Amino acid sequence: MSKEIETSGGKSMQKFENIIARKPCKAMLEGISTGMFSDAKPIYEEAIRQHQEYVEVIESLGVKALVLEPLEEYPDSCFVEDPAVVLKECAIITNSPRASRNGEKFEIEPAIKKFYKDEQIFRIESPGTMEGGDVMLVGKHFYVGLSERTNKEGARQFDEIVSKFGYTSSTVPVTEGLHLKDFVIYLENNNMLVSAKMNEVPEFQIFNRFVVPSDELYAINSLNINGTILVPDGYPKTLEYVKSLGYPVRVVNTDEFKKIDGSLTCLSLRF
Ligand code: CIR
Repeated sequence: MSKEIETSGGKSMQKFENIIARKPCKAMLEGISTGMFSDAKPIYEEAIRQHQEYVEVIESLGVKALVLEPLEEYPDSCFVEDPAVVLKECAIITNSPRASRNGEKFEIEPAIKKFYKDEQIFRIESPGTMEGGDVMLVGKHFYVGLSERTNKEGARQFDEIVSKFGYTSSTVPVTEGLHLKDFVIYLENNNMLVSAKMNEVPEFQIFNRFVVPSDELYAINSLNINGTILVPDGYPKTLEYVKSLGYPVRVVNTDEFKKIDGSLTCLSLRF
């Protein structure tokens, strides 16, 4: 289970002890893609290699990994961040509006149950929809993206659940593509990576923001694992900026997942 720790800025930072990940399936070639990052099809063998490296890098940072077997029925099932949101106090099973992804919520539940008691597990119910890629935690506050995958009713139910545990939430419209965390990511210590559009969001003005250049948009979705930032391979400007903030960094190649809109945070549940 994760513990709350204090950062120098006084905001609490999550310390992760576990991740859940799922190996990609061969059907990932048919994964949903907006084409926002690439028009190419993933190469399966390369994706398996990259996934293994992703897990190894996180394990090398002192985190235990539960790696689930591939699920051929669900092409996008390696993106385990979407069917659940996990906190130290509870887990929330989400409800994707996409038919090819909705069933993933039943498949993630047994893994969630290894770590959470029944009374700690909550669900977003129809007509509420949500995917975890739209949920970003800053201290004890959640920013929830309203997108094609997460609607107002999903955000309302989510707020009702997390408020039981002392968290607050507010919504942010996602107008550029798939999920909130494709366009804004909280690195902890008051630092954010943002798109030019997210840079204008009034609620984000209190943060130290780096506007990621449009040719490096994919690198916004970097991932803080206990103080080390994983940055996707191939984005030198973002990498230099993250280094200049003083974080240790690890570069991870996620090119095959990028072809179907997947990035670093999507590939794990962290707690
Ligand atoms: C989808 O469109 O659902 C997948 N191809 C990509 C999901 C990426 N997930 C995430 O950003 N949390």
